[in-house]
Amino acid sequence: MTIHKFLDLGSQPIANGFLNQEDFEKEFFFNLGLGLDEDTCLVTQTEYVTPEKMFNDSYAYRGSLSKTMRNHFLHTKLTLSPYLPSHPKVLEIGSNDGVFVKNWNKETTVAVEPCSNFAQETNDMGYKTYPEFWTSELASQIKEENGSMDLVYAANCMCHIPNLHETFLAVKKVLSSDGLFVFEDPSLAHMINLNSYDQIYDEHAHIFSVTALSNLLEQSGLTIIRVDSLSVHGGSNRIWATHSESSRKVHKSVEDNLSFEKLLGLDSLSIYERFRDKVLDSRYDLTSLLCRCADNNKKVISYGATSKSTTIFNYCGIGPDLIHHITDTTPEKQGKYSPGVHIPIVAPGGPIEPSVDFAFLGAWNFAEEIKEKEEDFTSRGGLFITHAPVVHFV
Ligand code: JHZ
Repeated sequence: MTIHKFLDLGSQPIANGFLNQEDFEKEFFFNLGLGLDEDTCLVTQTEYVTPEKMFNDSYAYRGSLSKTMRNHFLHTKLTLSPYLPSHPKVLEIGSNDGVFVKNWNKETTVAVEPCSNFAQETNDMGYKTYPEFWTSELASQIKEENGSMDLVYAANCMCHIPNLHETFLAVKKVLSSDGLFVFEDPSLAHMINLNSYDQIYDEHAHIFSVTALSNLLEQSGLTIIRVDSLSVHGGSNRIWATHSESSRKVHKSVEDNLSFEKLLGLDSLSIYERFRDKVLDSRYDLTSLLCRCADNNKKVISYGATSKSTTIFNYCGIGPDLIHHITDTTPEKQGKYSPGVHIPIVAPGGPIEPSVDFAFLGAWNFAEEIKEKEEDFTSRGGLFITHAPVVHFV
């Protein structure tokens, strides 16, 4: 790998490491940087955080808390089913709280989840869950115990794994001869177009382009046969891959995406250098806006204690002096403080309280769902603030 670093987001904590006051002193930080690998076009971090520091028995993110995501995973099942045998064997890697697996048959579905709090939950739901990281050894064990899989699925998980070659080889090992390997993660093209630099945090070891994935999967004996553009998580790609020797037809969307990315220039450094300049502008605009709010005694909160907002707040130096508190529906985050800048996180006690003037959308990817829920806030003149694609009121 020959990595050209193009972005430095400074010293950052564990993005989902919500903490208690007594743990402030021992908080872990690392340098968050992004670079382009000139061999594969992979956009990847310049320093990976040890997986166990991020994914452990106190992991806080729950995929099932938003209606958008619950519907998305049900729809994913309906999309994939026509391309699978009538009683498919399904494996999910990174099953979180079971928001995807719960749509599939318990007898023929297995899951892998290294965060043991969630592995326990899906086991209790009746889905056999291996509480481990995805490795070649685990792939062999799963194949021996359950046979080959018709579908290997992963949502927002592949981009979390530093060593992709080993990961993809392990998938190939467990995939049936005509099986599908389907995974979805935030799209690099969307991140660049939306200036959503907050997609970059410890867990996202890579931000995927179809170009890079095509190169990497081919090196592991897998071929992309279809790409779906998804609106979830600020714009994601769902990649469908299979054994390179399979006779499954390659869909037109593969070539369309590769050509689009070539046109955009995702294979050369200059687009990333322009992106870096826009990230700097975004920091200036957001901090200026929040300082003006503070100078005018406006109360600003943040909506959604997201991993993404950890990046923004730490990169921009935004703390409790500018954001009064963060509201979040996740029980595991409530009563704690946000990583690095230590803004208190509170449970929403109903709609946004009348004393609040502005709410920064930490969960901007759920803007529609949130605006629908918080109609009272906007109808009494409250405004949301977002940074993507430029800092503005919504
Ligand atoms: P959300 C996580 O990122 C981490 P985050 C992970 N690495 C990843 O890849 C993506 O997810 C997929 C709350 N909320 O999904 C719930 C409300 O409070 O943008 C969540 O804590 N009220 C696995 O953390 C957060 O916002 C609401 O009405 O950036 C949303 O987190 C809604 C809709 C959400 O992921």
